[in-house]
Amino acid sequence: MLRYLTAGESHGPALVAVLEGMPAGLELTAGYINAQLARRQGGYGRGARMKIEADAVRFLSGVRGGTTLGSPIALYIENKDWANWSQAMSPEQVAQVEERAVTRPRPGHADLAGVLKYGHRDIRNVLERSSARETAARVAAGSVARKLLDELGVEITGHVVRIGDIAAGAGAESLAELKERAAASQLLCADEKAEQEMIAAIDKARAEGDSLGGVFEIRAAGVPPGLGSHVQWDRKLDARLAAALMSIQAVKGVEVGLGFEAAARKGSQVQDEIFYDGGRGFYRQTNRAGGIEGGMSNGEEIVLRAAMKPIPTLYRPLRSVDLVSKKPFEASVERSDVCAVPAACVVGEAVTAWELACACLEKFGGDSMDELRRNMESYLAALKQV
Ligand code: EPS
Repeated sequence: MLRYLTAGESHGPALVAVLEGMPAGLELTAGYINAQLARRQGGYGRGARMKIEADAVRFLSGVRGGTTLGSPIALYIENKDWANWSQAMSPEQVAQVEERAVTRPRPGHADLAGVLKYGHRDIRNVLERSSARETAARVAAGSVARKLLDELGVEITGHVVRIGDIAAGAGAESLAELKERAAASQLLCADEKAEQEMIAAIDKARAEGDSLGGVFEIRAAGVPPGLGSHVQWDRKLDARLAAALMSIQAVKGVEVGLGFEAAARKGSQVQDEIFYDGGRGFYRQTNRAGGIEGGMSNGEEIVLRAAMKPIPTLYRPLRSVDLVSKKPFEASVERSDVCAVPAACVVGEAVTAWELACACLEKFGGDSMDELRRNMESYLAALKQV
């Protein structure tokens, strides 16, 4: 079983992730993970914090001589901003911590529900962990899964398809072109014309003290058929991928394939008819299902979309009530991003990679990469005999 946990506060000393169940023999370098961490830090619309951080991973365990050992992998990412917060976030200094107490809950954040649930009087005890800073640890963990999938021939690509009310057009003919165009874009958007309009919209929102959300799409190519299962609710691949995407801060909706649009179409316009060719085996001419039928991958590209709400920390005040005085106040200005949809897209790729790596290990098993590869090849060879 593959599993991971993250720990760390946004302005604490560091973020950590502990990964267990990665097979031995996976070639892995910090450079590979750092390239993904850098992608997450980028994107037009990010705020001042990203100028402070330069995320880089350190292996504390589980990797030796550029290869995984099969033992737990502990990943460490330093928070450079800790230098400015060591008093306010100190594990020991009570007075310094109390001096910086936050008592004004921000609408749309975990602030109010979190203090009520955990019995805190200082909202900082909630917001430090609910912050999307945590996603750096998830991208680090997901990058290890991505490396495993690389070795199995599964490729994951993410791109931004909407910022606010501006939607991207098709933008690319093939997955390779999509990847190239997204990589060249400040917004991970494959449609250059839409990108320019999105940048203008972000500038406008920034000038107005507002923020913008959007939609990103994740595609996974080369996924073998039969990952996940129809037999039990918690083994359904679409349910697990949706939960992973939904767990990203500010994500409010997830679609698989046609998603919500399927509800408006007739059945004949939703299903993907099945064809057979001696060379190719079974194949489809359409992929409205987004590569998943009955909770299992069907061999087509997996296509997922996630909608992110606008960041709730605004430069324009929203009404709320002080926890102590119970008096209304207008929220004070806080440092924040205007738009973090491209960052969320990179996180989306990471959590998708993680779930697919879990599903591959469940299907094929293996304590070493050689064993995993052998098992997968034998399954794929058997499918050719069907
Ligand atoms: C975040 C608020 C901002 C963002 C942060 C997420 O941080 P700060 O409160 O330090 O200004 O920059 O994102 C990251 C630090 C990151 O690495 O993505 C929030 O409240 O969620």
